[in-house]
Amino acid sequence: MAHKKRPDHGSPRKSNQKAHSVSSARKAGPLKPAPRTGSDGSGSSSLRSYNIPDYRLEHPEFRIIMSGEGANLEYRIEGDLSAMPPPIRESQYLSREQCIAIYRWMMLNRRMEVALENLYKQGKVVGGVYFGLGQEGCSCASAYALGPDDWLGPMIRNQGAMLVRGFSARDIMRQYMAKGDSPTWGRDASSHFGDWQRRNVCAPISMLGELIGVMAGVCLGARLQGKNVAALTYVGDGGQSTGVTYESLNFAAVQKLGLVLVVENNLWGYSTPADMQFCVKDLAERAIAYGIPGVIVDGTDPCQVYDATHEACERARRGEGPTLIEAKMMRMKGHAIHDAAQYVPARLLEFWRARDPIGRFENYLVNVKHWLTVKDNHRLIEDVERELEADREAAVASPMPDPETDKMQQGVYCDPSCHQIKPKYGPVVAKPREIGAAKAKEAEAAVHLK
Ligand SMILES: Cc1ncc(C[n+]2csc(CCOP(=O)(O)OP(=O)(O)O)c2C)c(N)n1
Ligand SMILES: [Mg+2]
Repeated sequence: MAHKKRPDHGSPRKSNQKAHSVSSARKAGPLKPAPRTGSDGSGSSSLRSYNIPDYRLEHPEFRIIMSGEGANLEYRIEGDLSAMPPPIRESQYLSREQCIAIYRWMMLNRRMEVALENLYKQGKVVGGVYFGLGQEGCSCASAYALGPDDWLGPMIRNQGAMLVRGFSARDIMRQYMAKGDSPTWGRDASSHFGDWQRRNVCAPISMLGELIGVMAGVCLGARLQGKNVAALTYVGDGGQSTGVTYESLNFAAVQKLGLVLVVENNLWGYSTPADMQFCVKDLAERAIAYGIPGVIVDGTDPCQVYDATHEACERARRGEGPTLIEAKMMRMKGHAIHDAAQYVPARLLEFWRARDPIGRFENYLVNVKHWLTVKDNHRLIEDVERELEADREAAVASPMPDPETDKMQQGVYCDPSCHQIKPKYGPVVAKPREIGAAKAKEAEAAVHLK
């Protein structure tokens, strides 16, 4: 990448600097900009432009248009989809070993989801199955950037991130089958589980955007204990439109909390194309409104995803506040296993199939960098398959929850006897503000509305 230290993306740039296509001039209405009357008396224009770095090596220009009505309703593509896929962009930070490790996580992620699909078809899964097909590079490389004290808040497409953070495929399969020894002991299904005690993972929240506030809260809690941590979470191109996304990210921005928000722009929210969901060209532009850095990456390129997340995490740990990373990619399957996604134009799938993150990364490691021989690559894949098969067998053999013993150990609601809640990083160092007795009474009166 072209830079080591990022500029202050969120702040206005001088007009002679080259900027991404974001400018208040772009949608200029009849209003004429007023001349600037600042103390420098320069009278320079009040038009401002902002910097949103875009690390992609290609910039596909197409739109998804809805046409027809009723039974004839369909989505069409307008634009050029004929370009060859771009190469992988060299990472500024990742070593050979780290690239191979991420590649292995991606392979495990993909093959585990194939195994889950088969378990579903065998009638062994309780509920649905969600897939991250085509998004493995984003999930795995972003989670790989977290340090031991950082936190992860995955969503349904981030099973790869959960693997990287220390859950096994066995845990995930047991959970999907609601087994008694699954991470939630059969209380919940799909990828709805976390581990705040050992792995610093908050469970996904179905209500889109809600996890962002929780992760901001994690950062605030850590800060009260004297530590700045990075808390990585995700929201989709659909979910980012929710009100709570704005509230939570704005709160994190104002408090300079170490939130790292990856907006997974996979072009679809259920059957709604991104072009019918928002009007901005790039979702990273939204960062400008929060006053925080925003960056665009190719979500199918693990090196770009890692570098952007790594820099955002470093910023977070320095106490400099949140970052918004837009990862552009494509949801290569339906919303979940029940959705055949017939509404997705075939040309679009073809275009993104050629940009498959695993195929391209494999080619990069084997043929471009020569970091993996063909033989080593086969060995790695066989090893992943072996691990998965052992995990699948163990998960299938696991017992279902036993209702009788379950009555003794409900494990649904927390009570003082089940575990001790204590600060993770040390005693709370932030002191409550000193206020006199009279003021305290006043404040109380204001809080308890009378
Ligand atoms: C607040 C809220 N509204 C609606 C839903 C129902 N819902 C679940 S997933 C989904 C689509 C999400 O699309 P997107 O955010 O783009 O994520 P993707 O599934 O593409 O990863 C919707 C509408 C929900 N869970 N929460
Ligand atoms: Mg989406």
